[in-house]
Amino acid sequence: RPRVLSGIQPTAGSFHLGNYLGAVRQWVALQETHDAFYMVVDLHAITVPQDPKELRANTRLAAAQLLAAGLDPDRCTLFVQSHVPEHAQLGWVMNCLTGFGEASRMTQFKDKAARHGADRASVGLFTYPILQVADILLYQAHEVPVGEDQRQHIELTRDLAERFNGRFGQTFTVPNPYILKETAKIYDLQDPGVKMSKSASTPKGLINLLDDPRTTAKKVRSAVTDTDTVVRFDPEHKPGVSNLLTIYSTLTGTSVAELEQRYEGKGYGALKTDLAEVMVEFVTPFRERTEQYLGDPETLDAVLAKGAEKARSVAGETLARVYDRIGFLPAK
Ligand code: AQP
Repeated sequence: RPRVLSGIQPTAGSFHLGNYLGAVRQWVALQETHDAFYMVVDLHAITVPQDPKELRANTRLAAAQLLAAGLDPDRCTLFVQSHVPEHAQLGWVMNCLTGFGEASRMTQFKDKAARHGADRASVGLFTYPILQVADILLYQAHEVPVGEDQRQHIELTRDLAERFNGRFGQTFTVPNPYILKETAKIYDLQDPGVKMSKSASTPKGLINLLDDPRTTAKKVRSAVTDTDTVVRFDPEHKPGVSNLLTIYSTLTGTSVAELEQRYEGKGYGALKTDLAEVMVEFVTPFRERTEQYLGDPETLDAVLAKGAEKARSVAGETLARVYDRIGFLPAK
């Protein structure tokens, strides 16, 4: 089976709809066809300041949400990044292989640094894409299911894998991004020109999966559309409506064309009311399942321990090969 690897940050507490539709939903599907490794990336989380207690709680919460979304520990390997020290170890090696200028071109860093204030941004935030390179290469992943915002980081991963292979001999699988066109970028409900994001969106434009379902319904009903009334998928001229159609279509498995037909002549109100209901039906059981998993931290921790063990066996093998290739003296 081909292998997939991906991760999600435990920073925000609740996952948002962009995380789910852009990434996690694909993770669930891919565990059926791939040898799948998924992790909660706590090392990435500390690139910006974190409260220790919250970080610990949010790490469990992220794992609980992944299980609630449908990850099955018998079908995939689910673990916490810091439980596998090889990530930091290979991260260092990859740092030494990356040009400063190359790292400086990562647009996500530029965006985030601008948000935090360029001088206050940590060096960790700067090198975080390189840690991500290590995350992926450790598992020899063939594909990396992510949202569009991660495409540049996967490109960097490919470049560094090829560079290492070229310099030291074939060591790493060169991975491909796995980005579904339809859901690659879910947009802010209040500002459909920008991606839905925990740090950039206004509270009304961000759908948190663990919000009270009534709040979620309200956010959908007050989503920004346009002054026209025709329900048509046209991201360029009708970004708000198109975003709603994407969300609706993905959550229900109904094609966009069918939805256009269903809402012909009915206006945006009907579309929003129905989508609000679809959303409530989705988030209500998701919240319940998340609470169930959280209510049994011992089982949750056992799942993560088993995942870490499996992950370490794969990651350790890759790291040992890398250390050998670059000429580190083996420890006796
Ligand atoms: N709006 C989105 N549309 C599609 N995919 C998205 N992803 C994030 N936002 C969207 C994908 O979710 C996965 C996990 O990303 P992350 O760990 O970076 O999660 P996050 O930090 O919560 O994402 P944000 O909200 O985008 O964070 P900030 O605001 O800090 O930048 C990834 O595969 C990502 O592509």
